[in-house]
Amino acid sequence: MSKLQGLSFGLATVVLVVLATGYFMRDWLPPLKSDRGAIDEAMAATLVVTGLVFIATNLLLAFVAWRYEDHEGAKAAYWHDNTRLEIAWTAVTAVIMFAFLFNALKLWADMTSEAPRDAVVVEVTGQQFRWVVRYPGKDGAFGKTDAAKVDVDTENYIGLDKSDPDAKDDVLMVNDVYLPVGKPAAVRIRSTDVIHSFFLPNFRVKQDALPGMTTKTWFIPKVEGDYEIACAEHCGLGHYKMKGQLHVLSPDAFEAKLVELGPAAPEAPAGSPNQASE
Ligand SMILES: [Cu+2]
Repeated sequence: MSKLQGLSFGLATVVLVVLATGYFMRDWLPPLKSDRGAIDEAMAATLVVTGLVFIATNLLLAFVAWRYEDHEGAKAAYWHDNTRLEIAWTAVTAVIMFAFLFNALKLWADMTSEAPRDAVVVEVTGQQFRWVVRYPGKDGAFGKTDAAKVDVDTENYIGLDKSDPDAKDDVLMVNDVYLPVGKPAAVRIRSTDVIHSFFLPNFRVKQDALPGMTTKTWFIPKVEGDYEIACAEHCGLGHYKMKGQLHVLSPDAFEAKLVELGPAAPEAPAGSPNQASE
């Protein structure tokens, strides 16, 4: 390879990568609609730092290819390790990685911290292949669920124990989540079968739904509108259609919506006298 070829090859790589990155970054994230801007900042910082290192490394590579090109009578230089150099690049890399790590741990701690007291609580249960959404109703308490009571035919997707008094006013729906704008939303995430992942791209919310445990996260929706809910964990053949909608409403519209959707159809409590039938 000639000197010029080596140099042009290195430079072309850098230019192509920078152009392609700029092109894909125009809309690589859907518009942010929550209070989680710090996640976007962390991603941008990571991209800028790793991007600069990438560009510097390639420019150095191009320079070395150009400067030390083979020629008549050239002798290859050879040396074995360089302790100072190795310590230096390990330490510098470690410092940068730790900065990212501590920032990420702080973000994670915020997202998984206890939700504010005035948060609207909603439960989302992943199930092949739907999101079952539940609000606790006026009593603020979710009714008990029991895996043995799960019955898709009667649409008791989460196995709600209808004899539990707390279950009486639970509001249930499938694939639609309603939240008031500007108020913290605390989400309880569960699964009845395999691992799913509750993903709200516009809100920078992505949390696995694990069978046998309840995971929690909270955020504040900032802009009214309808947004996509996706499943971000390949959970089976119907994964692609495991889609829902998050509707962010004004606080008044939200209250009205919950009343409209009403509690789950009540069932006669166990032991109560049978209704007369003719
Ligand atoms: Cu899924």
